[in-house]
Amino acid sequence: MAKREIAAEPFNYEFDPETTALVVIDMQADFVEPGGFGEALGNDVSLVRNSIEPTKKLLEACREAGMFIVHTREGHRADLADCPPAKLTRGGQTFIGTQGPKGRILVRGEKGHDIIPEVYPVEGEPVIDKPGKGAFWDTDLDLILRNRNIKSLIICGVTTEVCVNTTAREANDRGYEIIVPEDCTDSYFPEFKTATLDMIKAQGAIVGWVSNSDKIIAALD
Ligand code: TIU
Repeated sequence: MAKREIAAEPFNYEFDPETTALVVIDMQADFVEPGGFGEALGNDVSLVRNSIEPTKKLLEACREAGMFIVHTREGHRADLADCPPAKLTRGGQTFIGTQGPKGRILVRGEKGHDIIPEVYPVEGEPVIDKPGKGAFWDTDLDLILRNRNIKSLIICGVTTEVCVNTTAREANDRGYEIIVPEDCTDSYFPEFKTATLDMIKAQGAIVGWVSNSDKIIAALD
């Protein structure tokens, strides 16, 4: 496939779909549906649901274009052996591993840990189980991307300032170019979403580029 150009900020982004992966971060019931980790932390999960439809649309377009697609899930082993004590209990409160309406919170294999049906992975799309915020830390994501000669990442998912931002920065430091479609990511704090996207694209794309699903899909047509 030839090089394509996405209308983006702070300037247009040139990419080759063959060396670009779509990375969908943590679109799990635990973050975007009631009764999960996000809600246990005191958040209104309705605030992160606007990104579901645009992400679905972009995911389908990337599948059609034959691009490499990776999904991530944040969560832990059932025995919580991989959950650092500093993450497990904050300010005297523990939610991870406790029983909720969708099973044990943020535990692999539980209903709440699973990816929501709207953007569910299909055969051939690796799912990375990560114990932290960043999708590179303590996972084989970098190896998987390098084996596919991936150079650029389109990063979607939740939440913008936590797992998307951490992953974008980890990727940038590892030499990947990153672009975030602003309608395919959401935060429980709209002002944090705005600030995160502003920080990514500031200073001549210090971390990466910001665009939207329609512009990326237009570039794939
Ligand atoms: N709490 C919050 O905003 N996010 C997380 O804990 N994890 C992800 O962003 N996936």
